[in-house]
Amino acid sequence: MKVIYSQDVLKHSAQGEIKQGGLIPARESPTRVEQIKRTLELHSSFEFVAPDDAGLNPILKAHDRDYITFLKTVWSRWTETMGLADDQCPDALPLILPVESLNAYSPETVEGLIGRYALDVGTPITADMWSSTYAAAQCALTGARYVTDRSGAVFALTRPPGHHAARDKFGGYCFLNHAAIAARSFQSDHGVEKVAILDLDYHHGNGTQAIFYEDPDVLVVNIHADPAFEYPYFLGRAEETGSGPGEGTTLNLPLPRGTGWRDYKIALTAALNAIRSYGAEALIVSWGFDTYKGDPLSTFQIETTDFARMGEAVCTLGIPTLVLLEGGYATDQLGENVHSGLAAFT
Ligand code: SP5
Ligand code: ZN
Repeated sequence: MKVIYSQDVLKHSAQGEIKQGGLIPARESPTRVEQIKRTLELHSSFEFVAPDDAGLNPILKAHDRDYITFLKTVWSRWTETMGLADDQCPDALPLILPVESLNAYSPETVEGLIGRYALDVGTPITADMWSSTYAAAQCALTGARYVTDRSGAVFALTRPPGHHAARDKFGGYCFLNHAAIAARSFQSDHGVEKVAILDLDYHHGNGTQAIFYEDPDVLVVNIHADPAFEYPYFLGRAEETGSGPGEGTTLNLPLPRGTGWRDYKIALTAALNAIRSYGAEALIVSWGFDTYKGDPLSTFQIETTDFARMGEAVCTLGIPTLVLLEGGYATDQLGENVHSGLAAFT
């Protein structure tokens, strides 16, 4: 199995993240990908391949131009405003967000813009955020190309994650939505009409859902912790089924606290049946390993061996498949969990 990987995805490294009013070590760290790489490299069935650079055009099919300009320039504008050198400057976080009832103006200063484009205050902007998420997008794009060329499965080591990012919003550790970028590329570059995205992260992929909510040509299926009690709180209920021409091509399967493999499997079967009857020609798996029982963000009870069963089930679809990395923060076990999940595809 090909693994698309760039060293640039390791560069983004946050100084910390906010938890209960204090700063804790950033959970979304370069160590995550280092651990996965180290584990997969022990097995000769994985072949590491560098991505090509397809530029910005494929990225602009999933995101607004002004948002991309913001992501590219925010760090230099931030350091300039702070009057500090790169390595002296603290990470950038929003202080105020434009909530619906208090939003009259479009800001021009960098502090205002950070709030304008943020969906939470838990996603630090760093000096290398853009180069990492850009590299991850290129990994996803190269992955999509290999998938169509060879009709097999490919794993793109995308970091930071992507599924919370919307057309013009960053948050949930995400900046570019690599799954959305790959889906658009399947359609415009590889002659695929109908794409399915299966999101297996513990958290609902609100960004991915929003990008394709009115699009009948991309089926978005999410299995996740019920937003009634879990981040991202404001989206991801079962009643959300798409709108306009996209009515019926969004499927949410929210699960209760403490869900283990027994009940997860039932949701997965429903998800796979929906993908089968939709008739997807290509599948993107937004795979977050934060459903793991030992994950610091999770309440689910998925075990390392369950990830192998998950992979086997997805594999039975027999659709050309691009697997992307989303969350997963139990870094010591992350390599083994990913290895277990990918076993069926190799
Ligand atoms: C890609 C991804 O997995 N992003 C997750 C972002 C979650 N950020 C908010 C974390 C809220 C933590 N809630 C506390 C639960 C601890 N039991
Ligand atoms: Zn997650």
